[in-house]
Amino acid sequence: MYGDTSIQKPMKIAEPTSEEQAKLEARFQQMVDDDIKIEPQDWMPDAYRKTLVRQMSQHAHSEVIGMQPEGNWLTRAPSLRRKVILLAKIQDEGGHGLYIYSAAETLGTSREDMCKALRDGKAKYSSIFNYPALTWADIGTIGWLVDGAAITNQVALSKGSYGPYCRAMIRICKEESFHQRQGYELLLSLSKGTAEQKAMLQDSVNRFWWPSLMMFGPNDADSPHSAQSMKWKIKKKSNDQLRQEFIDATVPQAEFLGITLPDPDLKWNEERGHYDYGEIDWEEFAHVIKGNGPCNKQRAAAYTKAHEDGAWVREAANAYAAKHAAQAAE
Ligand code: FAQ
Repeated sequence: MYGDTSIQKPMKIAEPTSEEQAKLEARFQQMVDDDIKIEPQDWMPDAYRKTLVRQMSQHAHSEVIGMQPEGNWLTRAPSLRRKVILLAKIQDEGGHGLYIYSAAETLGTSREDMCKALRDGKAKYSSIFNYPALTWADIGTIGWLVDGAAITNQVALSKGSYGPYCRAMIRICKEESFHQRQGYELLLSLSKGTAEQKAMLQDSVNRFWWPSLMMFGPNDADSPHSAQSMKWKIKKKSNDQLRQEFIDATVPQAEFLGITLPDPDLKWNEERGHYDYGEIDWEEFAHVIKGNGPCNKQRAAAYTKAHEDGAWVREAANAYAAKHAAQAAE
């Protein structure tokens, strides 16, 4: 029925013996090692399925909650051109959420269950969206740094082991690339503007730099899921590897904008061939993911209100689908 997002659960079959289980697991791991994509109908360990549902639902929720900080600026965009670009970007983010929910549904969970977990505060979304977009420059910075960090991660995810997730990532990365460029282009305009515009740009980057680095998650040594997810190729690169890649790509872009990054320890290390950088404030990260960041409560309240306000649409869609089903059955 339209609007009824419940889906068929995987068929229950007799439990394999421990010997059969070991064989299934070995065959599964061999497929992963050989870079053969795992598809929904393939046998997979329960923990693999569970890890994917956790990560993919968190990812989809991030896309959806991520519309809020930017949506806040739609009515205040400084020109029609900027408004149209921002509107298109926000719509893309909503679409990304939907592709990823659909990909996650192939694992036997329903979008309704995943969204309910978010409303109930049981599911996470990216820490970054608990920071406010205070100025127009933040819209450019979100595109440049937040989408930039997201792409760095997602390009690696697109080469992972689970077919539906990887395929969703390919399209999403193309769109995120447009988002990153529109953000950078916005900041480039500010960088050539008045003293106030330049100051607004610098202030925005000062506020978003560290939270953007936190998007990659805890250091590898403190990341409970990394080792197993890397073995299963759900993650192709570790949190620290991706963070370093992002920093190395971003520092020259900051230099081109004529701004500084708020890290006195940030400097090129000739020997490593990478930028060294300072210690992330992991206490702040923990505080934000526990629900105590600057905007956690506001984001959750807006999400729940949108769900409640949309009840009549779901009811109408279901009534419409029921009417058509009844007509078809006549
Ligand atoms: N925020 O062991 P790990 C976007 C949690 S999309 C909140 O390292 P894992 C587009 C983690 O869930 C951005 N929680 O975990 C856009 C786990 O908690 P749990 C979103 C975080 O999964 C742009 C615990 O910490 N992208 O921005 C964060 O192996 C602009 C331990 O961590 C994705 O979600 C965090 N930053 O690695 C939209 C990509 N980091 O579940 C609008 C997919 C860690 O045990 C505007 N996800 N945690 O309770 C991933 O790649 C991975 O899940 C990581 C974390 C890398 C985020």
